[in-house]
Amino acid sequence: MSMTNIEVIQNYIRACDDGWLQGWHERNGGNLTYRLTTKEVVQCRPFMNAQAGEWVDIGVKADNLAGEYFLSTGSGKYFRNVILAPQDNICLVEISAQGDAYRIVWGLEKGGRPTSEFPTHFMNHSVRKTATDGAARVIYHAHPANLIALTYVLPLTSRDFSRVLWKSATECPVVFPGGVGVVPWMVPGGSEIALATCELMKEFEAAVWSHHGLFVSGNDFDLTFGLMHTIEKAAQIYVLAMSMGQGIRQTIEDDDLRAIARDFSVTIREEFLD
Ligand code: 2HA
Ligand code: ZN
Repeated sequence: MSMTNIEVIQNYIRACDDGWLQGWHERNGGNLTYRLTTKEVVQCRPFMNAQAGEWVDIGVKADNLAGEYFLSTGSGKYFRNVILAPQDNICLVEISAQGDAYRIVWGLEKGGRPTSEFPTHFMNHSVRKTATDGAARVIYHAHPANLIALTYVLPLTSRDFSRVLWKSATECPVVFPGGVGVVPWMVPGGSEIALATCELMKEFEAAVWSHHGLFVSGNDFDLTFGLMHTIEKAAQIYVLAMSMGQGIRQTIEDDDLRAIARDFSVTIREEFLD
């Protein structure tokens, strides 16, 4: 028995590999973090390092994440390599009692630190934990090509993106009735993109990073990965339809979206409908 046999670690590794297999993680692109349950921390504890790493200042503070444990991909590490050598490419970190620092308690055995987007993930975990009464545990960032392509041709507004994606596949208004937020182009890894994303994640489960990728949150790996997958597939359908050159001849109308929402008992963001 070792850390990598534990179910939650296995599920985390699978999520990374599934993203790689989708083609969303060229080179070191993307990052995944997961907030462990108390039970999972107990399961992992026997396999944590005898000597924890040094405390490292996160640069931001979240009172509601004090003492929590997170799995994170490593900065500069490749999703491709997670399944081959998880102990060298991911880590488990403990958050300080002040909610402002982390220390590595397992993983990244050849050195390294959590993802460059860790402060962004951390702040967004804090926002989503509050927004969902503690249910949200996963934050996932990937570089899905069709969605990124749309950021070159659609107006960069949450309304425009939500409408195009909802109308590109009938499941979309059911899977993300709240729509998607859109962040303008910003330097990745910095506090500006972290704050802009946090503002959107108070209301949305997904934020498009213009000319960069997609940032999503969910309660478990299936839901979070499924959200990324559904949004990217909708973007792909729109790209395919537009690529046929004649434009959109017929689509799902606004009242059709309302009908789906009614029958599936979800609340669609009415302000985005005509
Ligand atoms: O981790 O995707 O946004 C590499 C990135 C940064
Ligand atoms: Zn990225």
